Amino acid sequence: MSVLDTKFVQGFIRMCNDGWEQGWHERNGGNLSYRIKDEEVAEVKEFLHYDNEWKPIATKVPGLASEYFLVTGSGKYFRNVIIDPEDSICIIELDEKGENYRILWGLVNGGRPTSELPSHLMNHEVKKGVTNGAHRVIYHAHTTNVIALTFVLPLEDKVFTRELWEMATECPVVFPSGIGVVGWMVPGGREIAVATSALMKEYDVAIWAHHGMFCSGEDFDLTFGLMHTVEKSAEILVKMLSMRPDKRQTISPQNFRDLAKDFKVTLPEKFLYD
Ligand code: 2HA
Ligand code: ZN
Repeated sequence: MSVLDTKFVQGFIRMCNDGWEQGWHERNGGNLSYRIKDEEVAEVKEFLHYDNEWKPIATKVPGLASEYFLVTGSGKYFRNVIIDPEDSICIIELDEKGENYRILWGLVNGGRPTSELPSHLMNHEVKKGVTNGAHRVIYHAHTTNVIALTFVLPLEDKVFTRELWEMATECPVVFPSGIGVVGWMVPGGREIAVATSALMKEYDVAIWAHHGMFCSGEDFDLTFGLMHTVEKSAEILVKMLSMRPDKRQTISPQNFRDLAKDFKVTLPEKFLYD
């Protein structure tokens, strides 16, 4: 038995590799974090080292005090996670104030958790609260088609949500609360983390203009599936705009209302404008 034999670590590694194979993780692009369950911490406890120093998170997440996370390393390549997980990823623990972290396992050749740790943890804190602890995965990827759209669509939640809902009938069922958009900001710090986590109160998806996307979900399948669905819808929109920017026909607001009724989802009326 080792840390690498556990189901949650294997699921994490597989998700990193799936993202790499989609082409969303050039070089060291993107990052992934998982809020580890108590019973999973117990499974790996004998392999954890509690002698590393505490380091500041650069933000405060009191709602996550003393929690454990599995996260990708700063500067590490998603491409390499499956080959050498112990070099690429780490388990961290937060202190009892939610202000500092320490590395308990992994990053055996040195390094630190993802440069987007403030955004990951602030998103986790919001999502833990609004989902009663159900959401555990935060995923950031450089999804090509979504990024392309941030150069041509207005950077508004209502535009991105509606356009991406219209591109595939499953979309409003997969992300019924919609999509939030953050205008261009410097990545890697507290400011973009505050802006992104504010959107996560309402949405499971946030787009960073000219950069990529953040998705939140309960487990690896749902969160990867969400990223994949939004990006595929963006790919269809890019193709459609390339063929003829004016739609000849589409899914109407009333179609969405009918869909919502049958599939038992609530679609906010603010996205069903004419
Ligand atoms: O390089 O994706 O946003 C990692 C990133 C930063
Ligand atoms: Zn990025």
